Amino acid sequence: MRGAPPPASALDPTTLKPFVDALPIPIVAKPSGTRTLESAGAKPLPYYRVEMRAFEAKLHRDLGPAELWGYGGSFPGPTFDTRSGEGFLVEWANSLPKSHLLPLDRSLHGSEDEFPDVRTVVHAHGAKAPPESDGYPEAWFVPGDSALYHYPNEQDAATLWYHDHALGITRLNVYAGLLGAFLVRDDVEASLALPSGEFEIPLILTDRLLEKTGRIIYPIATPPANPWAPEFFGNAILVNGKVYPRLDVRARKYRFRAINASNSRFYHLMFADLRPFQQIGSDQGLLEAPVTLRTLQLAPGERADIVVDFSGRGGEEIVLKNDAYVVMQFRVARGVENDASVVPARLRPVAKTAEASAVRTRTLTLDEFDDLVGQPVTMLLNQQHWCAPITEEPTVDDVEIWNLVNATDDAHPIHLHLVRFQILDRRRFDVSQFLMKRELRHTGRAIAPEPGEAGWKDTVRADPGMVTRIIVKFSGYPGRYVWHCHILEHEDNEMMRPYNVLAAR
Ligand SMILES: [Cu+2]
Repeated sequence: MRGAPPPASALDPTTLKPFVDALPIPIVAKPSGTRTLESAGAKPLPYYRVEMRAFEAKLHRDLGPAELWGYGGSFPGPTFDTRSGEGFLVEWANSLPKSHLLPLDRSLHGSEDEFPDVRTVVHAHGAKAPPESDGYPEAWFVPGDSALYHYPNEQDAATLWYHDHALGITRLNVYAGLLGAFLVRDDVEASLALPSGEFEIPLILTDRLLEKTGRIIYPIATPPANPWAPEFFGNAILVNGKVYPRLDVRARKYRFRAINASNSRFYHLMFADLRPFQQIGSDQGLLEAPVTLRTLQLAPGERADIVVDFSGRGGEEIVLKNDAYVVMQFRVARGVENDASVVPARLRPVAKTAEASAVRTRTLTLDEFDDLVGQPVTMLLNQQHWCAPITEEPTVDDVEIWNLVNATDDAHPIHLHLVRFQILDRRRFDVSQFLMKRELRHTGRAIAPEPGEAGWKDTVRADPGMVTRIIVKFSGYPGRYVWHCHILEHEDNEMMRPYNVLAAR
């Protein structure tokens, strides 16, 4: 590993007293009036203004304050709680300092010496937004500037999230705290009587490397002039910005919107007693039917909508873990609740996109290039750098199948902006034959997606040694978007490509 070991100043998180902090619940963003935007039509739309600011916050009761960056001066930022079909405008304002909180690597694309230290651009992950409001990585703006974005919200109810996407420094901006939840609701969801109001809570998962002082640090690989590390893992897992938080719950059902907002970490979440829970939604909305799980896997960028039933558990303290690591605790109040919420057996139809409807199949490789001692130096998509000419140009409303051929040793969560898609299957192939001859020979049978990922997705785990096939309808808006690995260290070092959606002929 090219990354340096944690420094001597790193905190031993097992020395922290767990469950002393209440789980923070981000405030809900409120519009400050209405405005019109020419490209969004004549109708005045709700207008929000969100300022990115530096601030200090304690990540645990017994730690000193950490310097952070956040939307609205909080980490996570305010939650957008929105309705499908009701568009709105957000002015994203950069009021950050002029020098970066974390060490830059000036050798990365878009991060070279001629570019300012602090650059931001906001992407609403999973939003079907016009290209000029999608947060193109080169559409960044500097402290003192802002950008007015239009979210038409012409999409189904789903758990989205928003975060920074500036070219070459996304990993650092998100790590500093620039992220938040973005919920879209609709009538189908409202008709279901799922747990709501105070019984519906986002769980935004991030990991951070904490010093004993309570500050966050981002490890610097060697040589220091070129500090990019191929992945990042912190010594503490935070939920909604706190280490080891506690949520006091009542003995009834709760709906949790789990969002993996971590740079590189994949989660395997489970209750300590392995009690089951239900997954009702994936990245892009409700599943056809609830899925009963004991472990929830979430790759960076992925979301899961889950329901946990605490009824009959009054007085219990229930720990949520990630593998062996304690994440948080639910403390269930005594007493019997009158819980009118339900998880129906059918949630919403998810029509399968027929393979026969695809007009094109693209085979796209995930590649890793190592140095002489086997350390990864660059990851690419289809052997192309960010700045190479655009090669993926679907036409609006076309259906395409993308075969993601992962010839690397790691799983990469691949995210396409603008669109939702379905996973067709994953299939093992002969990696060495592929690397030598660029010939694809399958060595296993096609494996269907897991039940929790069988609905609408916008981020898919491309497992190592597998061809992962997705089927995508490019509905939305013509223009330039990106597709990329959502391991932010990879995305910042060439594992991202622009793509064009062409207007209908
Ligand atoms: Cu990757």
